[in-house]
Amino acid sequence: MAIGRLQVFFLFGLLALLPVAEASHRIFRIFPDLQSLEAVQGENVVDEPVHGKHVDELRTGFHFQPPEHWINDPNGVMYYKGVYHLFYQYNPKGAVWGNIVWAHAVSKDLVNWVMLDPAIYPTAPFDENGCWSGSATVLPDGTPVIMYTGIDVDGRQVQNVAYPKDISDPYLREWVKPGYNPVIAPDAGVNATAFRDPTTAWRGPDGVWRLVVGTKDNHRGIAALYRSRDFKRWAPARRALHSGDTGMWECPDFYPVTSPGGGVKHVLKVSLDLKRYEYYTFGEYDHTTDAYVPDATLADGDDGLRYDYGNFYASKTFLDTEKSRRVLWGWANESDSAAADVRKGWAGVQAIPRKVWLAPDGKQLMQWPVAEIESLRGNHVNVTDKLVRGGGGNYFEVTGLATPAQADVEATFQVMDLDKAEPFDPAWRGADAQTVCAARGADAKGGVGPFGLWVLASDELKERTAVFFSVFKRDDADDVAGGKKHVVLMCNDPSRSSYAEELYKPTFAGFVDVDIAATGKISLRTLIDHSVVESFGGHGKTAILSRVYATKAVGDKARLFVFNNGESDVKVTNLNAYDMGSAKITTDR
Ligand SMILES: *[C@@H]1O[C@H](CO)[C@@H](O)[C@H](O)[C@H]1NC(C)=O
Ligand SMILES: *[C@@H]1O[C@H](CO)[C@@H](O)[C@H](O)[C@H]1NC(C)=O
Ligand SMILES: *[C@H]1O[C@@H](CO)[C@H](O)[C@@H](O)[C@@H]1NC(C)=O
Repeated sequence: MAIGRLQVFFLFGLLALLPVAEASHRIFRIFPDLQSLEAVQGENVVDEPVHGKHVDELRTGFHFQPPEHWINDPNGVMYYKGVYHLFYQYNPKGAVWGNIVWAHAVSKDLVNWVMLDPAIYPTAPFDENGCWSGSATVLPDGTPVIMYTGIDVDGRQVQNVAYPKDISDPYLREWVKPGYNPVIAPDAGVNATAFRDPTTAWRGPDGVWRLVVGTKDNHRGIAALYRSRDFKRWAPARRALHSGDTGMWECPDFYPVTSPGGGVKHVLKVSLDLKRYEYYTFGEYDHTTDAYVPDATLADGDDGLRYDYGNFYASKTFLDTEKSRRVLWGWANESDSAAADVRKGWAGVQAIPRKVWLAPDGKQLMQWPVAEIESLRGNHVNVTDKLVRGGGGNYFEVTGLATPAQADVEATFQVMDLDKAEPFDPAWRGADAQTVCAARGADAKGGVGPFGLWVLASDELKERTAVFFSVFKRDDADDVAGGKKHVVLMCNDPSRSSYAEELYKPTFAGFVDVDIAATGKISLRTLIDHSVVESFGGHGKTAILSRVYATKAVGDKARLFVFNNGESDVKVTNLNAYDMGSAKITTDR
């Protein structure tokens, strides 16, 4: 891996702040054939066009990606001695899933990253067949410990611990696995091939550690609770923390949030292995009985609230003690064929880390990209009080950006005539937003909306990805919507995003729980990053990440528009768009 001048500068800049630990090259010892494989793939990458263009035009500029190969779940995320740690599932040999190790990257700002050697990789009978997802816990004496799922010699999923070799190294480069692993094995009654992804542990007032492992019993997903006094000997609790009739629960996450009414709520998030999306609940957790009771107003199933209604999975939070915030990481896979991934030489990105907190009305979580990402903002253009007339098919271009394929756009839209909202079709009641949006895409002529952004748009507008809102009137407001008279739908419609065939182009959508009648306004922030469109509606109430692979609207050919296909006029009261610089992602070798 060549290291450019800028990268070297950055690396030493980081090292200068911290005691220097010597770089090791273990990866090449574990995978002696790796260097030649990389070379072969590297040659393919240079010349082989994907969807008629080059790989560089699809790689992200500020979303986390290693230089090459497959990635999936974020693991063991934490803040330790001034350094943010991101471990993640990684195939060091190629762009498809396999040979999974814990790759490791460190950062001072959650934006720029230095890639270190893999931290955890198969070495022992308890993880010989794989080192899968897990979490970090910082013990009261400051020692971080990782618990991860090992696939053992018998193919069982077991939970193992690993400790840093040198806790004075803020980079935590080397990890030691005690010989007493596994610390949690699947007992009788536990399905040994569906038992994985331990959470960060928490300690009760009785001094006992608790953590949760994802599992299932037939179709029942389970957050299995385990307890330990010494982090070494773990025993199953009498009852699971929670369960649901939604198939295998992967990557559970359980953490406290401050309740706006005072006190604390606990959030339980699970990743649904069958549906390939996540949902969460929050509610009361009793530290003495270990009973978790979600708030009764929340759906507790695959129709529950989601962090993200798009491409976002296997997420995990950590407490950032430096900035007193909870930060969420999540993985977005490709929407491409495996063959295209191999040609590209890489697959998977991490979503922008998001601050997460409970909404002031206590009804849902809020999310917002960490403020550090704004350090990449460059040239800025703005639009104020610009009307996009109703009647359908009206739009204008936001000009002046140097890099509309790599941009951060914040907009506030004002609906001028809410009375034009169409009734919310009774047939849609109880349906999820995605179904409604798939039926009423960006090109439908509506009453209020569809209006919003066309991003990654080509010259002729033949390629374009729509991120938009549609507003409907509801006549059952008194019963179901807390008195709100309108339904606000946020959608991401990639159906025209690419000329390329064989792409997976699902419409993603979520409802935005705002009372639009109060102000007539709705806000949207969209991070555009070549093949990622990551959007936040209603100041962080609804998030949707989508992967798109334009063939013409790439690089400096991509354009940005505001459109309105509804009957009502819509005013862009304020739109700020920024060119985004690229994160420095460098390799310490
Ligand atoms: C255990 O889980 C695996 C993987 O999902 C499944 O194929 C198998 O049927 C399960 N076994 C039992 C006994 O439920
Ligand atoms: C918007 O741009 C104009 C110049 O075009 C500038 O005068 C104004 O300060 C900008 N507004 C904001 C909020 O940045
Ligand atoms: C991401 O890829 C698409 C297209 O292959 C699949 O349909 C999704 O299930 C997959 N998502 C996850 C979380 O694996």
